[in-house]
Amino acid sequence: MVGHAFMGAAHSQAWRSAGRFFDLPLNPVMQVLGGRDMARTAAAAEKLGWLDCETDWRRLVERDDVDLVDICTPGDTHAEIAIAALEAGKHVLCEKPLANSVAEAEEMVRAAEAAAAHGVRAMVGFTYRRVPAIALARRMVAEGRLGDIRHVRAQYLQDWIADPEAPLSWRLERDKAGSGALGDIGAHIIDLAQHITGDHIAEVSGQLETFVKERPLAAEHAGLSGTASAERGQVTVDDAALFLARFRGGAAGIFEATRFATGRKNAIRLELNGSRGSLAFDFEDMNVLEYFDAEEPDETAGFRRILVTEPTHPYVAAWWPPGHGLGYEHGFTHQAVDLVTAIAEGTDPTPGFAEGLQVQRVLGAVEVSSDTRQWQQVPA
Ligand code: 4PW
Repeated sequence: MVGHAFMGAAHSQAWRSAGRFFDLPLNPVMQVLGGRDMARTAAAAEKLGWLDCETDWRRLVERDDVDLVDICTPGDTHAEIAIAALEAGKHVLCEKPLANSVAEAEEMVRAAEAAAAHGVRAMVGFTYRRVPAIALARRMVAEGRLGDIRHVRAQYLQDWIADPEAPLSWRLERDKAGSGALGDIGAHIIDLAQHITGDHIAEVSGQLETFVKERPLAAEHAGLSGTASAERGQVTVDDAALFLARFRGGAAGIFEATRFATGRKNAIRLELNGSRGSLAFDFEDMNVLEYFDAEEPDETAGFRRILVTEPTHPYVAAWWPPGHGLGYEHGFTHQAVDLVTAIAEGTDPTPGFAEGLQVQRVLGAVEVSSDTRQWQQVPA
């Protein structure tokens, strides 16, 4: 694994727990952790459970004792590391968004296609797909329980930079993150909306806003928080991204991604309205999926809360008895399980790099649309 901050810790937890709760066809060994600074990387390896460390990712991807490279670095290094790993014949799991631009994502897809010819697999980490309630929502839509989808309402609301003095994280720097709320969290709701509906966004009308243009530089980073230094720097990404969308299948979508929604910490909210019913989800109550069956008699019809903790629900049987609930980290474990299973079975894991590229094209279209104040088509 390359990177050992917030995502590195989440992925490490997944690699540690996957084989302990699921019967895996292969046994992942947490062989080597990559980071820039030896002392910090060694301390992280010790804490997170990795056997060895490297300070040069190029050495890491070439090691004979590495079969899979898990990329948990900021977006500006995804393409370089992923392409080198694929060319070295290693399977790749890459954090989202796949890249910092459509052009980089296209190169990554080309490398993944070339590697696939040799049985090498590539996956992008849209982890929230593997929250049981989300996986159940997709299953219900595929079963036709919602009928024709008319509305897709998707929000990703956080507030960790609402304070104008919150330090300038790498997530606020365009050269490192590619974009702001748009790519960091908007990418998730784009992926989720398309994954659940099984449809693709055809065109968008976007609005990007940067409310706070200058912030203290970070003295030290710690996940989404950090300490401020005396120096200040420019915010070069969007603080909030909003857009309207037309889906190819005819549904109308409205998307909002912001880190300025005071009081909302990790509210991924999705609501789908179809001709036969509706579904609603909020990650802040992640074990629940709300369902409205429009075919029930009016007298007793109403949204009901499905507690998604039954063994018949996706992924749940491996964990706790009904009602005992899962958390943020379980999506990462499910991702590791699905990737290892695909590798063992010789199938392509989902989402693959081509799906990561398609999300990247939506992100790119929203940026162009916001700049030009015109609707923008998303290339198929
Ligand atoms: O889910 C989000 C991520 O994709 C997390 O809340 C933070 O923002 C970390 O990276 C992104």
